[in-house]
Amino acid sequence: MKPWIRSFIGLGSNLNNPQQRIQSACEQLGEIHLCRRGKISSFYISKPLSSGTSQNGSDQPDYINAVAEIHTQLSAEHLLDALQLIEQQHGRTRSHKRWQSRTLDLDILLFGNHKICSERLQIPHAELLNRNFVVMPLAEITDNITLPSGVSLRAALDKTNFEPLTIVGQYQPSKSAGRRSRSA
Ligand code: A4P
Ligand code: MG
Repeated sequence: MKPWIRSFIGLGSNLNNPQQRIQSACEQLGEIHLCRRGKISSFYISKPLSSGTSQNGSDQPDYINAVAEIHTQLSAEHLLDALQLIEQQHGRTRSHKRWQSRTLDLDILLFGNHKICSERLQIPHAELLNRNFVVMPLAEITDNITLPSGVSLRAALDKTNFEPLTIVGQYQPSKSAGRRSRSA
């Protein structure tokens, strides 16, 4: 039997009812074949971070971000396929420009202790430690994980001067999700 890998998914949305979208995407993560949903962080609001081409993204709506823990028997590539399908279901469109506003962005932040650098995937996520909207929700749902580099998340967090973010909501498990996990 394939081992279960503990993975963390970063969720972000700043279009078309972001909070509701993050809620429903969390629901969908638990429905991916060969995946079990673990802890879900609070929902955090943050100003858009951009590449600098749009005045630090100030012309874009605020983001809602969260991090979800999942356990999966999928390969990282197959997990990415499943995440991109969920993004499409949320009407995600991609333009040639990076960091455009988006209905839903799902990034694989960590995949067990794996380091992956392929055409499709970079894991750990390249910007993992540089973003308060990733590190804070990740730290909220983990004790003191060690990253594949050997650095502990806490130590990395202590070294940075992140501005605290405001929590605006929590994941609300649906009744059907409860029934599914009880019968699993
Ligand atoms: N890809 C490589 N590694 C990964 C990974 N670990 N997880 C590839 C997921 N995908 C990965 O992604 C482009 C390609 O990256 C994928 O096809 C996959 O093969 P994309 O989602 O189409 O494009 P993107 O999201 O626009 O680019 P990117 O570089 O992923 O953007 P980011 O880094 O996700 O930044 N501000 C706030 N406050 N909150 C946010 O969530 N997000 C962004 C987007 C900008 N500003 C933000 C936020
Ligand atoms: Mg992305």
